[in-house]
Amino acid sequence: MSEIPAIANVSDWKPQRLVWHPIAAISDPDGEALRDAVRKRQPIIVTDLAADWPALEHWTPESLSARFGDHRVPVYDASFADPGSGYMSSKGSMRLAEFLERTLSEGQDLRMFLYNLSQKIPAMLDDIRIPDVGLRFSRRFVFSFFGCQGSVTPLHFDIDMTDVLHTVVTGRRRIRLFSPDSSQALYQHPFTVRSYVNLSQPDLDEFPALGYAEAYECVLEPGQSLYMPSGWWHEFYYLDAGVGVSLRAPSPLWIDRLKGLRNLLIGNAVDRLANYSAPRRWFAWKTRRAAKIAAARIHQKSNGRPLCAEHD
Ligand SMILES: O=C(O)CCC(=O)C(=O)O
Repeated sequence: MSEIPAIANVSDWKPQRLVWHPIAAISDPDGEALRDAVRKRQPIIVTDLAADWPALEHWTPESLSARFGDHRVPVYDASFADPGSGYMSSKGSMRLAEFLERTLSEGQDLRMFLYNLSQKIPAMLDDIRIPDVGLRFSRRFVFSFFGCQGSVTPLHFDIDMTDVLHTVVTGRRRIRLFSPDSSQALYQHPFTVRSYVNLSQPDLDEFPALGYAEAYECVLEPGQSLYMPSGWWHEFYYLDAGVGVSLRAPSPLWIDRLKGLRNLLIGNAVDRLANYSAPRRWFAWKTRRAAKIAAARIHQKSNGRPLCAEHD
């Protein structure tokens, strides 16, 4: 692997803070603006695309427990975000009714992540609608996400590089998004789709490139949908306990489909193997490598070539 030059002094030009930009939120019941955003590869919030979803009324913890409470579901806790061998591994399983009681009512830090409704509880699909917005949403992969107040789905992008339409059914979420161009500025760990920078207290001394990330932040209310084009980084913070649903569609960009395959077949395989064999050393290597790559991008920036798209 080629060596990437480090730079000694970045203090003259480094940004002083991470700048958060808003995401446009629009009423778009017929999906016309969303079609346009898909063409332009821009994230957008649609406030009323899901207005006719029965889920908005039906998916209370009581009703879900009564209808589907006996299903056994895998659960995750905060260690999901830890580096190393625990990554993506569930903490066990329990009845959905027990999970809902503990998580949504009592506030215990447990989550359901990437829970495939199509395969596990297809009857729940009767409560949602798949919109016609120029994307081929999969009916076989409709994922649900449940969390207690304060839980976090850590910063990542989706490994298969699909386009995602996420609708919040109950509770509010604060969502932070970054463009795919920001991967180096986010110190992406090689062979993974993860970044470990702390977005709540960004440390621009330790992670100077972070100041160049193209950062967006929004709050999604129940009934609102966020469109995330393929490769966009996202972190979800649960302002309230609740559930959301993600519809996924192949990216219209062939290059992203190929990248998705590469991530799944090569990146993921290498990362799993190395995590299994030497988790700590592997994590330390990825951290060092991410820092070197970020430093090289900063170096480019300081030579007058922008790290990512500039804002008005
Ligand atoms: O809702 C969440 O907790 C995370 C959603 C997500 O990561 C996704 O839809 O790709």
